[in-house]
Amino acid sequence: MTPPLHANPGAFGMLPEAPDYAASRFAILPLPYDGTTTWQNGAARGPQAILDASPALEYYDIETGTEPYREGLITMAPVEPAGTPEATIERIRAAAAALLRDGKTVVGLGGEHSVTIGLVQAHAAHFPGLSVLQFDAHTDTRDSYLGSRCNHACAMARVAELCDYVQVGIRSMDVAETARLRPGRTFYAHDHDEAAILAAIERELRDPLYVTIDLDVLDPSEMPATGTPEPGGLRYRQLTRLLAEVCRRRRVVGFDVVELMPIEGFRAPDFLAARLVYQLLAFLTAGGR
Ligand SMILES: [Mn+2]
Repeated sequence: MTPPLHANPGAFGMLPEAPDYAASRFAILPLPYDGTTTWQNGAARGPQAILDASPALEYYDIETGTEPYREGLITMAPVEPAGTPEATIERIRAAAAALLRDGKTVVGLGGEHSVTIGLVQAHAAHFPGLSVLQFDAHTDTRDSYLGSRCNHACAMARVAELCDYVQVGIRSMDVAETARLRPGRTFYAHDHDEAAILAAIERELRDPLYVTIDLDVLDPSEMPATGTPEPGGLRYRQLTRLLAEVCRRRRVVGFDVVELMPIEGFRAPDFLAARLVYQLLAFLTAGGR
């Protein structure tokens, strides 16, 4: 098990008291990896940028009336990349599995989207019947890409081997991926329909549920700091409204926020990512099912 970071700064949020591992419900797991990124890299700096922005968060969440940090929020040491994508994914799986064994809710901070493979492997082993909800501009369902089955473009192909999933916000894919799509489970940004998405989540996914958020699901006007800022994405509020509903209707047992590629000197996207993490913690704190 990686030792927890005890000192602020460096931990998520500028917490009023030192977090206690045993008493923490939520464990932030930084995953600074971008070994298979194709166009622009820099996502390895994403987790630290989120942690650096997080002390600017308020403890109190207006929408839910909660203070999520009171549930216990601890930041773990980063999982450092290994020599190959496969070895890195295995390290991530092992780190997440250890936290799950200790009863933590794991919050993965990416890093490129392939980190989700290790996180979902750990969650699927710990929670039989796990389903996955993916927010992303990209389908990520190539079977292999550039010689690896653990490439970021294959994240959901690996997830699909373990779990049912629904994907939301899609607006970029290869024609070969169209054959892999399952009807009623892929929702495109160009005809975003909240009611249809929620109906599909009810219909296609079971409890427990894991949520993976590739930040490029958001419109680049609000979230420009990704490797592939696809135009025409979701607004922040569209995303959080869906997440609030999902947390009410399903038992969300873990999540990740990935693909932040920080832009030097421009911290708003880093803060958005930190806020999104804390908003999801608030939805989990407010509870539902
Ligand atoms: Mn993506």
